[in-house]
Amino acid sequence: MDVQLVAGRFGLLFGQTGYAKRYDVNNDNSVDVLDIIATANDYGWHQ
Ligand SMILES: [Ca+2]
Repeated sequence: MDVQLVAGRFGLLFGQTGYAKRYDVNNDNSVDVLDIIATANDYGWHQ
């Protein structure tokens, strides 16, 4: 998954327009920095 796709949905909560489970990597019903980090780690993209 593209980090930018997740980052573009930053702050969305379950039920809000634009929220999708596939962007909520850790399944805590919000798209936040943890999901961005998890996505980045999936890519092996470490800073
Ligand atoms: Ca999440």
